[in-house]
Amino acid sequence: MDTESGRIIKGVGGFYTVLTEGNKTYVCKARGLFRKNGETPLPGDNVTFTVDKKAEGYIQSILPRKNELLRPALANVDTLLIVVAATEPLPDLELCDKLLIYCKKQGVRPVIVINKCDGGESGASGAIAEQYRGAVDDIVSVSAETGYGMDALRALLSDSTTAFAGQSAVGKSSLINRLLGLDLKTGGLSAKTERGRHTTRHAELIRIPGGGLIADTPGFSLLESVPLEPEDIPGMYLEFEEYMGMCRFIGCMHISEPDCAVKQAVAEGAVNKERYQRYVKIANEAIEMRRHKYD
Ligand SMILES: Nc1nc2c(ncn2[C@@H]2O[C@H](COP(=O)(O)OP(=O)(O)O)[C@@H](O)[C@H]2O)c(=O)[nH]1
Ligand SMILES: [Mg+2]
Ligand SMILES: [Zn+2]
Repeated sequence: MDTESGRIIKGVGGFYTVLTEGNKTYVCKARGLFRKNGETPLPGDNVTFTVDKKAEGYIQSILPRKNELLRPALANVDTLLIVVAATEPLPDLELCDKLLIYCKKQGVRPVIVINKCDGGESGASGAIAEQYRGAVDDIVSVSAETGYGMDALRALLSDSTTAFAGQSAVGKSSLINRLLGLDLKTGGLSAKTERGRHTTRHAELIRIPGGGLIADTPGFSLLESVPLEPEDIPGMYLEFEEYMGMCRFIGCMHISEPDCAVKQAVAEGAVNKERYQRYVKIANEAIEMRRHKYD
């Protein structure tokens, strides 16, 4: 009995579909051992498994996870697509900021996807991109409707395990359909996905033609309230990095301290003002939360 290795792409009712490097799939059961350890295999897990004479597969071990996202549960996510719309709905940029913090915490590469750019880049998409200049390495403008920018997005995902986040109605399901080459009009998968979400709670990973895996469940629209220590927040803003150590006070929160290099950068326009203002709100919320914890 050979031991093989692969990736769980789906788990339903104790049966796990494992995809191997050679693009074969096996349906495996988990050994009782996992339950004893309180370990549950998740989609995205790298596992070893054996196949017996009756062609039944058994997961033998779960390799250490790089990260684990919740709701839907998904392991080893490389990229989170934070989707906003250039038109409607009005972008919730505070949600974007919080998702960026979440990515940093989880070791996930964030990509900001500005969808509904049916006619290419626009003033609206440019204004959103401007707020994240220096904050995110990858920002792409796309249209799930016309296909604009989809090749650039595909190129970013070809080696990646990718999940989606963002407000309702920004076009997550439409983008998934487009990436998978499904008919947008029928919305076949999205209808199925919405139904599945309530029954399984687990994402399924699907291969993108041309490379990469995406979670077919547009989840993560609501963040887990990841407890954040206020002091950790400034370090989660990529555009603050070059000012580290330049403030008068060590541990400067860049809020009300004098001689603050970040506030100076905001005043000079080197750091985006709107994004900074939302930072102050998010940081103050975390400070407030901690205060209540010890009340
Ligand atoms: N004009 C335009 N509409 C889009 C685009 N992508 C999605 N939509 C529409 O936006 C609405 C919400 O899309 P959906 O994929 O369900 O959003 P989700 O809630 O984020 O999954 C639907 O009516 C889509 O047809 C796009 O690129 N351009
Ligand atoms: Mg949807
Ligand atoms: Zn400062």
